[in-house]
Amino acid sequence: MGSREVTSWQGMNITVAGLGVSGVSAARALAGLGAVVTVVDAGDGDALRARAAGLADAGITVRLGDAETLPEGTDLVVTSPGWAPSGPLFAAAAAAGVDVVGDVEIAWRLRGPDAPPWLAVTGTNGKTTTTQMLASILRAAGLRTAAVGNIGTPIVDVVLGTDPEYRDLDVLAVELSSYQLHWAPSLRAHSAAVLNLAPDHLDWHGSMEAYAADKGRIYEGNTVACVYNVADKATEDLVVEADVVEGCRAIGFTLGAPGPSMLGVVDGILVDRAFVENRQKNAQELAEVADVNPPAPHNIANALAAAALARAFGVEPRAVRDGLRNFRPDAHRIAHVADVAGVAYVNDSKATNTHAAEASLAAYEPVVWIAGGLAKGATFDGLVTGAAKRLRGAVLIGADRALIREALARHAPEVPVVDLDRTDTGAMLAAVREAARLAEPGDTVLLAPACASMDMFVNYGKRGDAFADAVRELAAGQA
Ligand code: UMA
Repeated sequence: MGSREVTSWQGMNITVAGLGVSGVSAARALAGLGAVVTVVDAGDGDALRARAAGLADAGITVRLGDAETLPEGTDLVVTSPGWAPSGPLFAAAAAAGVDVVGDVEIAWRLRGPDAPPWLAVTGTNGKTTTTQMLASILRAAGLRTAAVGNIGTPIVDVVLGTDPEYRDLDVLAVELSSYQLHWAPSLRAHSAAVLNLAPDHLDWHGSMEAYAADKGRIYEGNTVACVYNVADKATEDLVVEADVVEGCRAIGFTLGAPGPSMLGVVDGILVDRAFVENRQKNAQELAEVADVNPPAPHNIANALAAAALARAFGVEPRAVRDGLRNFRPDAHRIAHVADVAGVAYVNDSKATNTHAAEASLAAYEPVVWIAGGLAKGATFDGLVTGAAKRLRGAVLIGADRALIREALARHAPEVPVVDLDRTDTGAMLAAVREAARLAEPGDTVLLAPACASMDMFVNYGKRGDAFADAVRELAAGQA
């Protein structure tokens, strides 16, 4: 099923797992193609009921409060990415001999014959920023593109061009999570990058090996370039293991001087020794480190990966520079919110795992750390050991805060800790006030939760907004 075949969906009984962003998009698309669609979701609240009512017009049935039993007569299950493969619905599907795929797989199957190629990005951290940088570079090259996927825009909508913004695109910048990759077996990108690999979502995948294997799927069938991180050998190993199209190249990115077939940094300049004539001897200047916004090491790595994918697609060096200059970072990724009484308040709500939190904690000293939320199977010993010397104090919030408290007690017993046992809407303001009490002039109060947000907030964006609001309220109180 390589191109759009409307008739093959006609009358097919499809169960869509999840009434979230991707489930609604997949359900609408498949019903529009003639499938008989039932959406199932474990939840059953007012918001879900309202969403379900919105699908009734399209002839879609919604079953709330039961995500375990497979609806009678199901021919195919299309799952939302967040559903762990070990769940009972999938066991029931396996027992009934019914295939399970994700919405990204459906998007891949539904794309038309002249569909734009996909430049795909994954990694434990930096994938949203890199995807946005890539889209910015592609736009600077005069190409029509959209940043889609895990970033928040369901790819099915983009592929079907439900919004005019997504029609007649030249190329897609696609952010893919390990979840989405797990459920997308036939996806074949033009080129793809794995930025880094550190333990995350292990409760979902079952093990680090399974997590890495799902990330590695992004390289399968690449035609032009597999982009890896020279400093993270695990990413290069995934390239070696991938089955790619003959002639597809492995391209490294490094913060040091690049070897042949790499992009890297020389004397403050981002240079390309991969997509140039005679790469043994020549290098092409792409941009200056100062063009990267912000020019922190992890972000320069993101810029190099984005540049590598753009260059693999034939983009000129000048567009790489212009695209990086035009790029504005995410408001929740190491964003300075305000200075209050000589203390800087920084929002890194996007740090939803220990690896990301480690990178931002390393940038500040002394720091009052606000952390906690859903740990997703992570442990915090390494993170706390590395940060212990920089910590002025810690304020812990959320469901799994005890795990961080215990790690602090083990590795940084001298650091004062405030354990906030509340999840109401005022909890973040309370956390910020406690952090302000611990901080001294010259310190940084850093929200870098190292955990997912969904125990207390709709998403990390809302958590970051709550932090920024609380800081502004604190500032107003001091004025
Ligand atoms: N649900 C169940 N049972 C489950 C799990 C979920 O019934 O076991 C239901 C929930 O009640 C909810 C629905 O399924 O109603 C949610 O499905 P979902 O969690 O897959 O979320 P979506 O709203 O469809 O959003 C997904 C991505 N979410 C996840 O992967 C968790 C979004 O990525 C993505 O933007 C969106 O598709 C569009 O592609 C978010 C994310 O947190 C940003 N991603 C993780 C990350 O970046 O670390 C992977």
